[in-house]
Amino acid sequence: MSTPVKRVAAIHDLSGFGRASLSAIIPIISAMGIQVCPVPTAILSTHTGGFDDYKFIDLSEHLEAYLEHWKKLNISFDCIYSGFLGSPQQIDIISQFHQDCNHNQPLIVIDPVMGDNGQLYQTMSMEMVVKMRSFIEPADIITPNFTEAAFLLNEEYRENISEEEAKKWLCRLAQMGPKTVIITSVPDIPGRRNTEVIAFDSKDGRFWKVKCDYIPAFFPGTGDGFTSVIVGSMLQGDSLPIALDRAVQFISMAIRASYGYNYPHREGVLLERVLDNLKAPVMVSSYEILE
Ligand code: PXL
Repeated sequence: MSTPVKRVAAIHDLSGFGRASLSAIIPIISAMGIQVCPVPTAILSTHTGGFDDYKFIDLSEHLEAYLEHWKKLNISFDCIYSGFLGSPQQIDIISQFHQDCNHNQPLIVIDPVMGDNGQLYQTMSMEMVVKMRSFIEPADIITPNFTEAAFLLNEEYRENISEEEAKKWLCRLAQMGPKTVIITSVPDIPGRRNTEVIAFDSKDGRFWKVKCDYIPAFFPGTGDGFTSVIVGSMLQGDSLPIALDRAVQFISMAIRASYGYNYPHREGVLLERVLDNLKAPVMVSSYEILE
């Protein structure tokens, strides 16, 4: 039975303060007209980027029963979107959930949230990295940032990468199973501080790139916002390059809307000021195809 609006199971932590994970994902995907059903993997008083002494409640022991109840209710999902996990053990439970939902053929989106700027987040371990490498196998789309891509591929983190090498990274990640690979925060031309988003669709063999403006500020949670727009856009029927454009434009706008104010960046981008823009179609497109 089809649902009046599309429905996403969103498997992430709930961080109470700082506009990351579910606190960002729910408003963004809802604003795009899609129902979000949260599956909290952990509860934190704040995200871990820039806060100390946060309260961390790992919900691993409750995850199976939570999803088991949904299975009994026979809830169908158009998309299963996972991100920050509370422990490596959660991977087996979510893999089982993917299989249980298989008959509805949901879009499986995995954001392998593990680290940034060359380092793992405080609650992450190499065990998570190793398990993540097989977890991504059934995904339709994965969205690692440059750091997470390096960890998945067991590559040294670096400040620069040539276009040829970046394309190889995309192909190697696709060989691990995911049909579409999107890498964010890829360093652009050496010596410049710009970044770009690059993507590979293994179904048609095409590579895409969208350049991102450089703004000298780091706001936690922007990766969650980026992938949320990709999810909303793909479920609305956009092509991959248009989804990339919409996600880059939304995050750039959110950073610009925030940067002019003087407040602690660890509080995240001012989503509340820009959410309405998600209703507008893409007016100017800037994606490029990589030959
Ligand atoms: O935005 C990724 C993320 C998600 N959840 C938690 C985090 C982070 C990044 O720091 O700390 C708890």
